[in-house]
Amino acid sequence: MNLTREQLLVSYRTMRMIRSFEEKLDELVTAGKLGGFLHLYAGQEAVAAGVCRQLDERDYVSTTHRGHGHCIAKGVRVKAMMAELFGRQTGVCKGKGGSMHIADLDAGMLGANGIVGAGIPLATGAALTCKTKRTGGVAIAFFGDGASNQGQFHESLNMASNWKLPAVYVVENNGWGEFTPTAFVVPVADIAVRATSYGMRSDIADGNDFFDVYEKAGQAIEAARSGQGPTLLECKTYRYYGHYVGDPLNYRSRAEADEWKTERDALVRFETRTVGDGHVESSELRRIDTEVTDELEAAVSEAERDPLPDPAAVLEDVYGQE
Ligand SMILES: Cc1ncc(C[n+]2csc(CCOP(=O)(O)OP(=O)(O)O)c2C)c(N)n1
Repeated sequence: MNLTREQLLVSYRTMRMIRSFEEKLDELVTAGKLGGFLHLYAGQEAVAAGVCRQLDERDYVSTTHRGHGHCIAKGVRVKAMMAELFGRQTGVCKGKGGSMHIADLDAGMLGANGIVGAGIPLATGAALTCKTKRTGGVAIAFFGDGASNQGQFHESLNMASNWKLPAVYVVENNGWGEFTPTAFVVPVADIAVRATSYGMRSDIADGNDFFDVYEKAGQAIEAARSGQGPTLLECKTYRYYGHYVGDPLNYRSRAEADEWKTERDALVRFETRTVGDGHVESSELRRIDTEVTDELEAAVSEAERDPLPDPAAVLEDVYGQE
């Protein structure tokens, strides 16, 4: 393992923050304290954390309708994300974006996206910028198995491979697209094989194993940075909640979910390995759990008190105006 104790603790913190952030949102919506349409990322934490641990400030990320985890892992401020979800002026997009449009260009976060597949060409464009300007940066597109059936996926991979762009396409295969099993709509067992059509690298990671994702993302990012072109990295994982908050989840079996939530859980596996190997102490992880809980409580109470956007500012920061 080439991660220091400090890096391991930061990685655990990222995953714990993502899990607790999503659980807090579920609690707030259920209690009627938060409105809007939310898609939660819990269960898939190792993908966002494992990939983003390999990135730095030169790099870009684009995400999906299920994007809170990628935003947190790329360094978007949690307090500003919470304020955004509450529609407050202090939000990361001044309260005008909400869950599916969180973007923070200073953090290299190109945006969540309500249009399935639409983040893929954005990351491809960012990769073209990195190559043209020789910044040394790479761009990551996170998207789901459903998005890999969209035309934008195929067009982007073709262009990126042909131009050897520094991009990594991370498909999070969580077995479901809305309420439909992936196997019902995707005729290949591994989405990674689609890379062959575009003459590009591919790899498959256990998306619930932080270390496997970290290692394979590292290889893909290194290939991209060194001019070898893009990689399609498939991470096999599972989402804990339904498609959206409020989804009755009556279309998948309890046993299926229980199996992923116990021995395959990303946080449990991280703890078993790092504590078992003597790299970190479980007391350090419990301290992080408490800090994360406190940070989220503070973020919620501040967001609840923060001002709503001024109606006079409705046309600020928009591109199209009369
Ligand atoms: C272009 C487009 N088509 C359909 C939808 C409706 N829709 C929203 S999420 C979703 C499923 C996406 O599945 P996947 O890419 O596997 O991501 P996951 O939700 O599993 O994270 C669909 C069909 C949409 N938002 N945009």
